[in-house]
Amino acid sequence: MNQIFKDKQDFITQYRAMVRANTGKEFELCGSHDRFYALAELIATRARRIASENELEIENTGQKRVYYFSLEFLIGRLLDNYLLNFGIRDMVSDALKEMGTTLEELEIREPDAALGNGGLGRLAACFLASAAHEGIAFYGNGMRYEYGLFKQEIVDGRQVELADNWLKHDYPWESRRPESAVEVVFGGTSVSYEKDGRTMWRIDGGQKILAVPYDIPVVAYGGKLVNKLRVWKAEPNEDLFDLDAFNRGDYAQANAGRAEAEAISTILYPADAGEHGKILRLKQEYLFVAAGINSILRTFRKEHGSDWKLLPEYVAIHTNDTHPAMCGPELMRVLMDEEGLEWDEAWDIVTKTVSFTNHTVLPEALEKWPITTFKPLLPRLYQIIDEIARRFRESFPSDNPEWREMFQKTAILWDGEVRMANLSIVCSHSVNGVAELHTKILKEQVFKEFYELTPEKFNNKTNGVTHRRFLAEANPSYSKLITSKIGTGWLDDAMELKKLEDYVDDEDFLLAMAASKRENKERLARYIKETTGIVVDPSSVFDVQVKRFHAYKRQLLNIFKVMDIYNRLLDDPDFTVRPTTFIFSGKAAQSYYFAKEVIRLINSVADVVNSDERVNDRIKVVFIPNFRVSNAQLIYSAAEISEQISTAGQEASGTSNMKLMMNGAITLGTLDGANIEIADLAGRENVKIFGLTEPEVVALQKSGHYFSWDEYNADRDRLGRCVDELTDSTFSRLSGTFDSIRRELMDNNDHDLVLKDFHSYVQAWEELTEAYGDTLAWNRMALHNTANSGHFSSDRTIREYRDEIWHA
Ligand code: 4GP
Repeated sequence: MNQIFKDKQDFITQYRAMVRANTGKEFELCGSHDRFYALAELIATRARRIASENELEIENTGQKRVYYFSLEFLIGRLLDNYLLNFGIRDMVSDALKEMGTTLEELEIREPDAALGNGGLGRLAACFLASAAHEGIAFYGNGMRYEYGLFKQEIVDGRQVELADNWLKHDYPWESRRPESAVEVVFGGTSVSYEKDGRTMWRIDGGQKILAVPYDIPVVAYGGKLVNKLRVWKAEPNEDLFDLDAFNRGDYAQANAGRAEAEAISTILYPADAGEHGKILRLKQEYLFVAAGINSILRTFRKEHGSDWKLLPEYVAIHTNDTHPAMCGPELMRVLMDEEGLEWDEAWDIVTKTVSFTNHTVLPEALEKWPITTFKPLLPRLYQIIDEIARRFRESFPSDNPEWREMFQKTAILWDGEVRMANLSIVCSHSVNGVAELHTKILKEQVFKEFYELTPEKFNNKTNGVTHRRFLAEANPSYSKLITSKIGTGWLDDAMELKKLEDYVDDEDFLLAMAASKRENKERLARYIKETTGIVVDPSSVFDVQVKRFHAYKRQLLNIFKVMDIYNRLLDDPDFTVRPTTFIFSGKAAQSYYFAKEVIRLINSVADVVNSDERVNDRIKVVFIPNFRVSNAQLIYSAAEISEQISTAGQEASGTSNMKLMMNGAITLGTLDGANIEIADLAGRENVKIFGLTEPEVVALQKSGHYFSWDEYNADRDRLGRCVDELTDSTFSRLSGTFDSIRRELMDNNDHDLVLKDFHSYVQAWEELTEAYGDTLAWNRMALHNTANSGHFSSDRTIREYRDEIWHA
């Protein structure tokens, strides 16, 4: 451990001094707000010092640097995590108690930085933590959005979106670096000129925006290494201020240029795996790419001069999904237009440096930009992309009988659009999916033609999550129990969790697990009471589905199960269920009507079920508003059933399945995404699998023989009744009926096969909750899950990226 304070007394002295310096007041006279900011500042100062020492060392040793370009880094709160990583969490917690406050009281003052939508953004945050742990010189490159992902409130059952002004009170971890700002040009004209007998290109005119970096330290577990997340803010250049207009008194006009520039980093688009058609989004993508590439090359030049062919030896650029797809073309532009390299030289460097991860198979999420938008905004980049596309076409094996199909599928420019996924693949030396099944689908379906052309590019990197945040930090009681048996080694190396298998027959240990779970459930029950007013019974089963709302994730299937159980409890005197609390949480993209209707349905069912005294001693339904990293930690640790019920083939990987597995929840899932690997590792007897498999889904959809009315008619009593209840008065009290959901199921033939999987799902749930009756057996299953979750630590994932893609 890195000793950043000699002892508790030293910490208290320095902390008091920091409070005084920040506020001019004594600690006792400050509120928790000031106390939190001073504490964060104290820790951040130490972190920054270590970061600059690391920088020097990287420079001196010539270590390869990995730059991870991601439009999203869903980092959440950092204080608790940094205290844990510096090994001073208990000491600080004690000290604060002595000083008359608590860590919990200060922690909640930290803004929960929501610079991401969901899976992809949280994965990037886990990678920051794990790369630091693995000693990689790893730099996140992203955007500093003024507003994070919207805050969700529930009004009459409906999702309402509010702006998340997370920077209202400043952000204690960041430091602004104006000296490293980069000028980024939009628009203008691409013009050629002759230099030393060669045709060169430059951009004349255009709008010049300043990208200003803010650095956030990323502390490795053990505290010895601190990496950096660099996020960019768009600002106007001085000349965007219209002094004439100002002097005329036209302040709006005077500031118009400013406002337009700043708009670029104002908001994170709230669409997960969805459409992003806005020109502002394209500006965001170019801004963080251009600024990031510029700062990478500046560092390289400082250390290695202009020997650009060495770039791939010292630099890896990873593009997280297609949002940073312009990395390749932008690097080409700078190498050719500014550094004077020839096309072939530059192209060789680019393709050895850039790599790409795909995170979704949903066709609507594969970004495409109309050429009519792209070309005027980025004229020189468009020229380069056009040339990349032309050369790629020329390299085509035209003897291939299927070449027309191939030609069309792999085209970068097609049908008036720039296809960012194809561009990413062509510019990269590595393309990976995020779970075994997902990578297989990429190879055989989504990017089949590319796989045939360049099979060597394709590889799998199954996702992971940081177990230090999602187990150690989120679940203190369970962590203590684990450490009491196997020591603290698992914090460093999650594979050590495997040692827990020695305790599967240790009754005391299994009972202690149950007690720890109970404690977490009580903690969550208190949170639920505070945030929703609903009282839940901590001795009921906590059945949890928390993630973004999307049709393919099938929260609808889950709530259909609840509706069915409710109906049967009312009608069938012989029907019994184990008392269960059904917990949902998650946001729907603002413009995604269907997903928002499913949220409203869940809240409407909750409203009816929770107030019906005939059943509410056995079932309760809770929708926890505003799902985010901080409340997720409370939920994962209290969960007993982990609902992972996507239509097989649709969920690229999933990561809540991993977080829940670590915390001892039993997966109730389809054979989709990483569920398959979870089931293999935990053992099929320690998870509950149901539903169609991916090949079955594909075959059924191809056959054209699926008719949702058949499912409805085959079981009018239970399934048909649930469908009918969407449009009768059963659940409409809160804010009306659910006609559009019914239309999706019946008129649109149930694209996500909710009705098809309904019976096997409900049956699997019944069998699983039946098993809950045997406390020892249940906790044994839970223990097998935790013990085998080490593979899903992002430390392992990052090592695979390092060894097989980045070679860092
Ligand atoms: C998500 C995928 O939906 C999820 O399965 C995966 O675990 C996660 O990425 C991380 O790889 N996709 C997105 C997105 O968040 O915006 O495409």
